Amino acid sequence: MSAHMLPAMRIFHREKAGRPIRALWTLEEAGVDYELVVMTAEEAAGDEHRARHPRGKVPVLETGGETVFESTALCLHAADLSADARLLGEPGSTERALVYQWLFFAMTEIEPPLIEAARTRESHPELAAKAVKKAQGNIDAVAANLGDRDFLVGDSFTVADIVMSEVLGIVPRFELGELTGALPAYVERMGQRPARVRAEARIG
Ligand SMILES: N[C@@H](CCC(=O)N[C@@H](CS)C(=O)NCC(=O)O)C(=O)O
Repeated sequence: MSAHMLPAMRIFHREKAGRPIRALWTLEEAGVDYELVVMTAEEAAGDEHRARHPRGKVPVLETGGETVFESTALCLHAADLSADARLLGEPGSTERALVYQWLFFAMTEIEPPLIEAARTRESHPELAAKAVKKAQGNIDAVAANLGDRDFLVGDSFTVADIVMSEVLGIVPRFELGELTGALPAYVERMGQRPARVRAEARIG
């Protein structure tokens, strides 16, 4: 679909929320225009937003008369809109399978234990330590896969690099575990991509 035929894209973000930037960054990489709506915590908890997301969370994308939630779903959709499939690989390709692999690995094997550790470290330090240990083994697996390459899949940037570098960014932000091997430089490099910088400037 050419850019001028796309339905309007509106992203709902809540002040201080960490995940919406993933969707903005992908839209910026894909060269797709979007409107950004920044809500207060009260607005995000209100009925109007609950009609967009059953748990009142962000990010939410409103497009074509529908609302779509889950940050990685938004990233995948935005990647689909990029003109030449460069953010995702061709449908059915091994490259795309590996992109899916790292997206799911980030979202199911790394992010949940990091969030659990952040939530429990004051009240249940032993639970937090277990969660950090689990996340760390998975982070080390990403470091081993990356080695000294620039990107997670093949030799080009994909949406897997967006989601993985954002999830790994939780480690220094909350001082949980350690980014091993080349991961600190990788996360830093991804954060300096012009599309990421533009997304951050918009989100404030
Ligand atoms: N798995 C969801 C998680 C969404 C999520 O938890 N978002 C946070 C902000 S980063 C939120 O809205 N939290 C509000 C709440 O938990 O009530 C995604 O990746 O989109």
